Parts: sequence; structure tokens; C-alpha cells
Amino acid sequence: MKMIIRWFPGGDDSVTLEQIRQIPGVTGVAAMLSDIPVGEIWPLERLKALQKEVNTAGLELEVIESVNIHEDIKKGLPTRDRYIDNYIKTIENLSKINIKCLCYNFMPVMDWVRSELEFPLEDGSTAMAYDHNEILKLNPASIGKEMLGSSRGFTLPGWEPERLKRMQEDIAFYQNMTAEQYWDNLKYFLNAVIPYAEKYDVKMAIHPDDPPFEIFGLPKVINNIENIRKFLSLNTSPYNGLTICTGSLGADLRNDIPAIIREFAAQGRIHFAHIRNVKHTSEKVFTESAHLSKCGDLDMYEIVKALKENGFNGYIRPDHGRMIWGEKARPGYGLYDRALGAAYLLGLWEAVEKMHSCKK
Ligand code: DNO
Repeated sequence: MKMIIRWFPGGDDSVTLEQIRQIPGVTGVAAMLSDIPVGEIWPLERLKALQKEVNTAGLELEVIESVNIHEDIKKGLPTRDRYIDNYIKTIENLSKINIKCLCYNFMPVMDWVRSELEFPLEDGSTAMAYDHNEILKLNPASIGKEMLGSSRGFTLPGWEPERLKRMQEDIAFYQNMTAEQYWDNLKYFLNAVIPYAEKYDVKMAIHPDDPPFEIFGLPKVINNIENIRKFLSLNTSPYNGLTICTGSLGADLRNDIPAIIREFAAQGRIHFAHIRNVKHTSEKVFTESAHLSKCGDLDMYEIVKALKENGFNGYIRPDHGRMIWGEKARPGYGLYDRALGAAYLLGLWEAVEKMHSCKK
């Protein structure tokens, strides 16, 4: 297992590589080139420069989060083949800088959604929050603008300007698509790309839908154990794998996350884990919380134990943190609370590991 932190290059992060290097036990970062328009090839020279910057700071770059998928692929349009070819060329370039794991998502139109980016918590910190009733009151086309409006000037991953422009039109497109057609488009993508992921030794790790329930009539695919099973059966290569995001799946209280982890880690299909906690006040209404089990609804000990006991040997990153100690950073991606999360998760990992060696 390797503990990493998400970091945004090109001056688009308040957190520096030097700071990340000082978090005990963190050995690398997950990064992306967020200025490359979705659907275009990521240039090798840019990737080499990124790798050099990260390595010079004493950290590894083995994970990319994320290379986003062009909407034409998700829509199943004839133009998808060109974008799929570009995706494959990007995977080839990633392999040339020794990337081992590629996190992506297959969510239509919008990546993750929150109703509030700076929700005040009782302890005086702020966190991102979701209230389904508030979301339904919003005009879907303006959600991105609202979110970017409170992002402190940082880009928000998954909310690229070109996506915002077409939001209305894209949402309308999916109203006439059945869930099965959407699954077919996902299968088409996987069957085209996974043989190259194998060839170039880059493990693909799909991120769950966030939130994992339907909004604005858009199809959902990676949202519960049955659908994850279906996804993995579309292409059974171990290179067709998962990013388990405990907070995304945890937004549906019916998801038993340790059970999901036990099943798919044992099959060697989990390559990356985003670990964070959520605290519900009612169904579909929650705030993100500090990582500790006692701060939210998820049992972090059981989550870490399920990974360790089922042979997980991929990457873990503490996911979204609260904004604490007066930090001003990209929502969810400050230094302090994620560093506390990393230390806590590494502590749990060590405890589970040592308990196992005692039993032997
Ligand atoms: C949000 C992130 C997502 C994630 C993508 C992966 O903070 O968890 O944007 O990176 O869905 O493609």
C-alpha cells in the first residue's frame, strides 16, 4: 500500500510539494494536467516535466487523477472513436513516465456535486455539504457556476469551463437515453481501452458516481455493489478496476462499504482508495466530516481492515478534508485536515497489520 495526496500542478494549489513531503508516511501524489481540454492527448513533454517536478521534491508520481472522458464517448456518438484513440495515446504517454494507476469517472455531464462548499460545522471548521432538496431547487445549468463561485479562485476538478458551457444541452441529451444504452457506451469504451491499459501496464480505476443516486434524470452506473459487479463483468481484465471512494458510496446509507471492499479487493480489482467520512442528518442530506470513525457514519477501522485483509496493495489517499486552522485552500483540498487524515489512516493500517502478525 502506498499513501499519497492529491496535488494540483501549475500554481493551481495552495499546498506545496514540500509540505506534502513532510507528512509522515506519504510517499507520492496523484496529479493531473487540468489545462488540457478533455478529449485531447496529454503531451509526453508536459508529463515528463510534471514527473520531474514531483520527483525533485522527493515524491513519487505513479497515479493520475484524472484523465476525463469526452462526453461524446459517454453519449455513444460516432465521433467517440477519435476521442477513444486520443485516450489510448494518453495512456501510452502515461506509461512512458511510469504511471501505474489511472483514476477516471464515467459520470454523465457533471462530476461530483455539492450544495455547499463551506458549510459551517460545530467545531468552527467548514466542510463541503450536500442537501438533495437544495440541489433540486437549483437550475442544473447553474450548479457549476454556483460551485465555482465559492471555490476561492481555484479550479474545481471535474468542473472545467468547457463542461459548464454545454451543461444544459448535455443534460437534455441524456433524458432520452436508457440506462442500458449508457452501460453499452461504457462497455464500448472499456473494450477499446483496456487492452491498451494491459499493454502499457496502467491500471484503470473508475471512480464511483458522486452522489451515488439519481439527480436531474442522469444515468448512474458505479453506485452500489450490484452495479459494481456488473461493471467489472463488462471486461474481466484486472486492468479494469476500481477507485473505491468511501465518501461517494457512503452518501447512500444502504451501501455496506466494508462488504464492497472485501468482495472486490479479494478479486484484485481495487487499485486506488479515496478515504473520507460523511455524516448524515437525514437521507440524502450530509456534510463531509473529519476522517475519524467517531466523526461520521463510516467505520474507518472496518474499511482499512477490509482492504488490508483482502490483499489490497494499491494506493490510498485521504480524501476531502475540512477547512481548519484558518486555512484558505481549494474546498476539500487543504493541507491540514488531509494530513491529519493520512496520519490517522496510516495508524489504522499499522494497527491492523500488527494485529495480524500477533495472530500468526
Ligand atoms: C472530487 C474528486 C473527483 C474525482 C473524479 C475522478 O473531489 O473525487 O473529481 O477526482 O471523479 O475522475
